[in-house]
Amino acid sequence: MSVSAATETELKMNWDAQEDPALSAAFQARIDAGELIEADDWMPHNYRVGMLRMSEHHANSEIVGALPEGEWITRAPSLFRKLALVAKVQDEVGHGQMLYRVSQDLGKPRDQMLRDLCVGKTKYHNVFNYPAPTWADVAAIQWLVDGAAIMNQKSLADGSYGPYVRTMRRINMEEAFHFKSGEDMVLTLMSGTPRQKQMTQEAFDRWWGPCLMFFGPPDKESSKTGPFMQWRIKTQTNDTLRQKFVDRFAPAALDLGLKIHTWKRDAEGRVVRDAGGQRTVIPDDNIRMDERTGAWGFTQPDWDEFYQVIRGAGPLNKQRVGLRRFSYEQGQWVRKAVLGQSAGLPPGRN
Ligand code: BYC
Repeated sequence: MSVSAATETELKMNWDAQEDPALSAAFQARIDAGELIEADDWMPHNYRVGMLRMSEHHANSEIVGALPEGEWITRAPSLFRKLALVAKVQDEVGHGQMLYRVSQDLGKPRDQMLRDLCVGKTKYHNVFNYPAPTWADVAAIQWLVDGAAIMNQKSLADGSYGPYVRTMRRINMEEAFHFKSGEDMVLTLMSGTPRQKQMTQEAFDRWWGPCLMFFGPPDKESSKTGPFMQWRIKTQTNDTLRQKFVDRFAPAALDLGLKIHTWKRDAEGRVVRDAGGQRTVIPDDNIRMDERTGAWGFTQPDWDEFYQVIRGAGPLNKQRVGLRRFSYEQGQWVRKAVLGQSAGLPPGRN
C-alpha cells in the first residue's frame, strides 16, 4: 500500500476572499467582546482555515512528538521513571486525538490529515526532528520542550475558538505534570556524578536552540501573526512568548549549574560554518538580566536551521515521517475492519 497526499478538500488561506461585511463585523464584535466561537457558528473563511491549520499542526506535533521520548520507554533507568514516561507518551498521543477531533469539525477529514502528515504535506513542530541520544535528552525534552509548550498553550487557552480553548485547558493540566517530571529529572541528573552533569549539559545544548525556535520565526517574518491576533487565534506574538521563555528558563538553567551556549557568528551576525558545514559552540555572552526591565538578554537561534528543518531537511525529518507512514500503512486493515469493510491481512502477511 502506498500513501498519497489527500486531494479531497483543499482548504487554503485566501486573503482576497470577499466576506459579507455585516457578518464579518458581527463576528469581530463577538471576538472583541471576548466571546467564544463554536464549530457551528458563522466564521470568515480565513479564520476557519487559520484555526484548522493551527489545530492540525498541533495535533501532528503531539503524535510525532511522542516518538523521541517513546524510543526511551524500554531504556528508562528505573521502574518509577518508566511508569512516568509511559503515562506521558500516552498523554501526548491522547492530546493528538483530541486535536484531530477539533480539526475535523473545522472541515478536514481525519484520514486526510493523517495522509497529509505521512507524505510531508503538513507540518509539525521543529523540535521533534532532532535526535534524543541520551536519557538526559528525555529530561531536557520534558523540562524545556514541555515548558515551552505550556508557555505557548497558556496564551492559546485565552483564544477565541471554543473547542480549541477547552482542549488547551485540559492539555495544559497534563503538560504541567510532564514539566514537573522533567524538572525532577534535570534536578536529579544535575545533583549526580560529573558524568551525569556533563551529559545534561550536552543535552541542554542540543535543545536550547530548537526550543527558542519553538515559538515560530521572529515577528517581522511571521505573516499570520497580525490577522491571527486580531481574531484572537493567537493572543501573544512569537517574540513575546520567546522572551517569556528565556526569562523563565535562563535563570533556572544557570541556578542548576548549566551553561548557555550559542553558535559563533561573523561580523554581520551570520552563523559561521566550516568547510564541512560544522558550527562552533561558544558561550552566549548576551545571557544576562537587564536590571532596569527584568528581561533576560539572549542570542537568537540559527534561523537558517529553523527554515531547513520546517521544510523537511532537519536531522530526522525523514525518519519521523517514515515511521508515521509505516504506522499508517500497518493500521489500514484495522481501520477497514472497524468500518465493516473487507480488511484483508496486515501488510507483509498476504
Ligand atoms: N515548528 O507565521 P508563523 C508538545 C511555521 S506539541 C514548525 O509565526 P503561526 C509536545 C508555521 O506553521 C505542542 N513550523 O505561523 C508533544 C508557518 O508555516 P506556514 C505543539 C513552525 O501559525 C510531544 C511558518 O512557520 N504546539 O508540546 O502564526 C512531546 C511561519 O510561522 C514553527 C503547537 O502546535 C515551529 N516551531 O505560528 C512533548 C501550538 N513555528 O503556515 C511536547 C499551536 C512556525 O506558513 N501552534 N512554524 O506553512 C502555534 O502556536 C502556532 O501555529 C505557531 C506558528 C507558533 C507554531
